[in-house]
Formats: sequence, structure tokens, C-alpha cells
Amino acid sequence: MTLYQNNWANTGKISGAFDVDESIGKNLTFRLEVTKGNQECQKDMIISLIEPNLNRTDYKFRCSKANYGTYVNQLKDVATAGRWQFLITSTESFESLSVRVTSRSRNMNDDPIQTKCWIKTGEQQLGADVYLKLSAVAEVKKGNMPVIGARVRAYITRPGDSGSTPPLEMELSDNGSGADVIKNDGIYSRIFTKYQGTGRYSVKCEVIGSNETQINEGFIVSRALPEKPGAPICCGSNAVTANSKLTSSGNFTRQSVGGSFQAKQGDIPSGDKYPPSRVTDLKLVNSCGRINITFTSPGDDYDSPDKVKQYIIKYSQNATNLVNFDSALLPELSDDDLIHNGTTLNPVVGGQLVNLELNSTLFENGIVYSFGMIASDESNNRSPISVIAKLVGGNNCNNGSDYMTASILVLILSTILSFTFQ
Ligand SMILES: [Ca+2]
Ligand SMILES: [Ca+2]
Repeated sequence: MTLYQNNWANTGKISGAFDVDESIGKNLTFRLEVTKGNQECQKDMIISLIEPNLNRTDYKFRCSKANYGTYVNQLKDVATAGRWQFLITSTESFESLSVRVTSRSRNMNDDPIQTKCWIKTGEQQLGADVYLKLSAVAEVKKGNMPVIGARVRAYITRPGDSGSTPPLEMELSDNGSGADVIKNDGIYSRIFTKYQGTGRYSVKCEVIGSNETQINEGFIVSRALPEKPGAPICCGSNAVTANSKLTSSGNFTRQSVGGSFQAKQGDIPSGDKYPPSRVTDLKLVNSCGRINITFTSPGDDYDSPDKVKQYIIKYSQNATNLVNFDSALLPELSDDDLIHNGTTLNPVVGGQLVNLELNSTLFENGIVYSFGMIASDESNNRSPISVIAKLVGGNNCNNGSDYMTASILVLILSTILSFTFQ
């Protein structure tokens, strides 16, 4: 698998670093490709490999037609885990240099962390017209266990991007909102809206694991409830529960080259026709009279980082009233309804979690309220109405646990029923 890959133009001196983690290290191969027009190299270049303990080994290489400008160094020993660095120095300049580092599993019985990424294509209706919908998706797994909390970036090369323009960089999220269907399932995604005409769009991904990155090894068997066979897991759900066994992945880096997609005339709308994404994780939490509303902010164009213009949050004692969302009869939250601490309803960057405390005196004791929200952008594109979230007013400290107990009972009952009627 590829740990590292990068290209440089018009240079003779480069450096970089890659992480070898505990799951890999066999057959570590450092490959350098040099292009210099049709010319042969005049001088040796020095390729230095620096191990995690800072031991440095220098190798000499001179590109020629005979070696195709390619240098390959496969280490005999299993590579030590840790951060490796490399340094390439030459007094010549080259058209381009590219470095690729690959390795195999350290141990036959241990699955390495792997990633793959791709461009997912679909359709979207914008106004009366149907256009292309592209999202960048990356899957990060160790065997078949999801790797969560990694930093995943996609680099999209667009038609017209020349060697001197860097590809568009997008941070992909596994937060169960926007393009991402399920939170913490090791599949990271983001919708792509920054088109640049017709032609070829291609994707490359980079994954960086840190101390905060974890492997979801699944449920702790003794506490797990049997899952209803065939039950769909859907939008906004979380693949990590209180019963999940999580282990740290430690530092690692992975790269993967995904596919490409050809966009044709008529696939791409002109102007801003993209609305913000639907909010799928709206929640109200009442902890002993402290009421908080939380949701992941959508962006101007679906789940883009660009801020939306406005959040419109409304509530009612009757959930069906929220269907007529624009009704002036529905109360709408304003900054005056927040316990301030400097917080406002001003939009934040798309993908960021919003957490606001509400004035609890707005809500009557024991009454159930339903909340819904939409987000709109500068061009007045509006998201669909969010999921509906419930709140019980008052300062009852048992709301949360009562609700949990009730949900577990429902789950047990539905499981028993599904087995009984099969
Ligand atoms: Ca996901
Ligand atoms: Ca927009």
C-alpha cells in the first residue's frame, strides 16, 4: 500500500516525511522518478533516508535513459515503526520529481490500515433542472473495522488545472451530516461543488492518523443487543455506541489515488444553485433545566466549509405544524432566546458543531416541543427541513435516562417480535 506520494516541478532539492505504523513495515520501498526532458543527468544526486532514530543513510543516483530516470530502494529489513524522513539534493534542476513510498503488512496475520477513495456520482434536482452531483468519498479501514477520527483530505484536479495550480483540497468528514450518511463508520465524504467547466475531474486522498484516531473493533459481545436482521442504518446514525470497543491506531499516513470523472456540457449549473445540506443531527438536550440545542452546520453549497447566510430554527407543541415551516404562527429562535455567553445564531463554518444554550423559561414544564430548522444561502437557496428534534420543558433531571430506558425497551421488543415472526 502507498504511504506517501508527491510530485514536484522545476526543483533539485526536496524533503518529506512519512509514518511507518505497527501494522506495516515489510518490503518498504522508496521509489523516485526524475524527468529532465530528453537529457541525461550530469551529476549524482544524494538521496538520504532518515530512520525514526535519526540514523541517516545516503544513496547516490544519477538519472539516465538506461535507468528510465527511476531509482528504487527496497529495504531488506522490516522498517522500524515511527516517522521517517527523506531528503533529496542535487545541483541540477529537473522538469519533475516524484516520490512514492510503499510497504506491506508487518505481520501476515495482522490486517494493515488501508484506504481507498473515489468520486461518487449521482444526480440532483436544482429548480426545474437535473444536474450532476459529485462527492469525494474515502474509506479508511483496518481489515473490516472502521478507522475513525482520522484527518482525511481529498485533492481534486479539475479541467484546466495546470501543473502550476495546485489541486483543490477538501477535508472529508465522517460526521453523519451533509454527504456523509453514517457517523463514525470509517467512510468520510464531502459533496463537490467547485466545478471548473467540462472535462476530467480526478481525485487523490491522503489520510493522517494521530493519537485521537481510533479503530472501532465492534461491540462488546456480552452487552450487545442483537441487531434486527436487515434493519437499515440511516441518516445521521452513529456507528459508535456506548458498547463499542475502541482502540487507538497511533500515527500513520496513507495515500490513495481514486478514479476520475468526465463532466459534459449540461452536467454543471451556472451561478449558485446549490442549497445548504439538510441538517440530520439536530438535537435538544435538557439536563436538569439547562437546555442546549446542537447541530452540525451545513455550508453555503451542501456541506461546503463556506458559511450559510442564516439558520432559521422554529418550534411547536405539534410536530405536524413544522411542515408549514414558513408559517408566521410558528415561534422562531432569535439571539434573545439564547443564554448568551457571547453566543449568537450567526452562522459558523460548514461542518462545525453548533452548541447553543436556550433560555429555559421559554418552555413549560412537562410539555413536549418539536424543533426543526432550515439553512439558507446568499442566493436564497434553502436546505430541506431538518430532522425533527424533541424537547421536554421543565427541570426534570430524569428525562434523559427515562428516554434511554424506553428506547432500549422498544429495541428489545422489536427484536423479539422480528424473531417471532420470521
Ligand atoms: Ca461516515
Ligand atoms: Ca449555495
